[in-house]
Amino acid sequence: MARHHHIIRTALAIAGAASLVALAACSSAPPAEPGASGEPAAGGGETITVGFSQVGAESGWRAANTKSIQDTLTTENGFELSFSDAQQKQENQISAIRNYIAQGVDVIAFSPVVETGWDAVLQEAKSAGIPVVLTDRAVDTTVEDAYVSFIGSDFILEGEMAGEWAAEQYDGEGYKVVELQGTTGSAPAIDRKEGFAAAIDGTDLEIIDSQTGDFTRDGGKKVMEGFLTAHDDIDLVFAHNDDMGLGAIEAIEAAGKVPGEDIKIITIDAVKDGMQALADGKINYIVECNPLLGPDLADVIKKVVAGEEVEERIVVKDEAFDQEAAKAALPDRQY
Ligand code: GZL
Repeated sequence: MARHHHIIRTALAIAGAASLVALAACSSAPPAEPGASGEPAAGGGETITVGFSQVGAESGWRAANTKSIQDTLTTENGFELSFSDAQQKQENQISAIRNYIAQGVDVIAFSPVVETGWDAVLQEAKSAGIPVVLTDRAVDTTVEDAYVSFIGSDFILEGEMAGEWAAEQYDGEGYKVVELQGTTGSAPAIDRKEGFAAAIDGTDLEIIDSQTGDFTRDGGKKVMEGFLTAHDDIDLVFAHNDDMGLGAIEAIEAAGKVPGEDIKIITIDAVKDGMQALADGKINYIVECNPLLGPDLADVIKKVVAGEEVEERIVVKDEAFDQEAAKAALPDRQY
C-alpha cells in the first residue's frame, strides 16, 4: 500500500512581507513597481520579467521540473521568462543571475545546485532591489532576507521515508547497504543521506559504502560497478534519485544478478522510468519528489510583484510507492 505523507504548506506571511519590505529598504534602487518592465500582459496586468537559473538537465526529474516552469511562466500567463541551464556548474548559475541583475528583471528564481557559495550574488540581487525565489533546493547563506520564498520538498523526510520502509522490510536480516549519493554539497544529497541514516539507526542494516553518482544514470552505473567489484555481500542499494537507481540496475544485471531480488533497490523521485522499473519488480520502493513546481512559483512571483505577502517556505507534498502502488499509479503519472 502506498504511504502518504501529506506535508501541507507551512504558513508564515509576516516574515515574507517583512523580507519584502527589508529588501526594498536595503536596496539602493526603488522597489520594483508591479510589472516594472511596462509591457501590457494578457489579462490586463503588466508583463512580469523573470530570470530563472536551472541546475542542468541531469535527470528525468530535472526535465519534468524544467517543463513545469516553462509551461507555467508563459506570455499568456503574464510572464517574460529568461531561462538558463547551468550544466550543474555553480559558476554558470552565478553568471546567469548576474546577467538577470544587469537586465533588471522583476524577479530572479533559481534552483541552487549546491547549498553554499551564494552570498555575493544574493547580496548583489538584494542591493539591486530584485526579489529572489528559490525552487527545489535550499541555500545556506549569511545574507539577511536573501530570498522571499523557498518552494521545495522536505528532503530529510524523503530520506526518512526510504529508511523507515527499509527498516520495516529488512531489519533482522543483517542487510549490507550501499548508497548512491546525489551531487556533493547539494541540499537533497545532504538531507536524504541524513534522513535515511536516522531512520535505520538502531536496526541491523549497515551502510558499507557510500559515494556520489551526481544524480545521473551514468554516474549511478559507474559507482555501482565499483561497489560490485569491492563488495560481494550487497543486499540493498539506496539511491538518492531514480536515475542513479536505473544506472545501478544496468550494473547489477551486467554482473549477472537480479535487481529487486538478489539486490533490493530503494530510490527517490518517482519519475516515469523509475516507476516503470518499480512496476517491473527491478526496484522495491520509491519515495516521490514532486517536480511540478511551476504553478507555485508563478503564484509566488505574482504576489511578490504585487507587494502581497508570500509564504517563506512552501513544502511540496510527497508520496511513496511500493510495486503494487506503482502499477496502479503509472497510467495517470504526469511525469
Ligand atoms: C530534488 C532535485 C534532485 C532530484 C534529482 O528536488 O533537486 O535533483 O531528486 C535531480 O533527480 O537531479
